[in-house]
Amino acid sequence: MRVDVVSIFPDYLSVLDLSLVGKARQRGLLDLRVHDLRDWTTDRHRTVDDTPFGGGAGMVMRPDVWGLAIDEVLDGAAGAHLIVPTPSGEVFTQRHAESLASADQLVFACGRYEGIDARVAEHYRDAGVTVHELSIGDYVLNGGEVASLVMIEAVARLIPGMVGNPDSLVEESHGAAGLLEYPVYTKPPSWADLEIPEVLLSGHHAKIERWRRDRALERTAQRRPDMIAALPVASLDKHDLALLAELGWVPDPGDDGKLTRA
Ligand code: 6GU
Repeated sequence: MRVDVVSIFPDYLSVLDLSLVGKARQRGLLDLRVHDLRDWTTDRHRTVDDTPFGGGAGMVMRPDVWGLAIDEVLDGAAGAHLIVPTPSGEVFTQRHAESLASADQLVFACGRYEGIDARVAEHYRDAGVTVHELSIGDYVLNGGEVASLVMIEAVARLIPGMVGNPDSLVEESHGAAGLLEYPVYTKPPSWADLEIPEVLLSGHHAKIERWRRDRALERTAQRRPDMIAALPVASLDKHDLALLAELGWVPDPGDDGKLTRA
């Protein structure tokens, strides 16, 4: 996969030399290129922004500079996705990561200030590029760089051959089960007066699996009721439904195939 990141702070992206993403680059699984937006400016001051039409606070990034940059980094032959990180975007989820992991090229356009002139996203959509305006959550950052790092790491670890043991991708939080992950434990068996739950030492695989699913359901109900409300009732067994009933969740009487609070 090819990934291009365009930013006025390319050094911000230097952490991509480290860890899993760095290894993927060394192994040739990821062709990652970071660019300085100012390389596409044409004036003496290397200007990338200007005041907003209609007035108001702050500065807006110029579409002409962005257009030159994106035209040059887009690989015309590839199935390219243009990603514009913005707090006003759709919220980035594991589903986006999974879908982006099979793209030929991702181009991240990192805005600063009040954002990028809205015609940039519109122009590339009109030109047939798949454009995603994405937020990483409900808070405001100073620019798209950190958000791009988050999305690149989430996507890169899904590229085939990236993670040592692909099984570790199966049960993790925000996977297909729609539940948070169960709590995990390792040695020593006794620490700070805290013991390991007995069942995990029993060697009884069916009981361990049931215990883990119960803890995942409890944890999800406690921390992410929105995820419980999104579970298809058809994906739950008798035991799941009994536990969820104790936690105050019952199949919707209108029978929409989902759960609701009792
Ligand atoms: Cl993608 N950009 C900025 N500037 N702030 C954010 C964000 C993105 N996602 C959440 N907050």
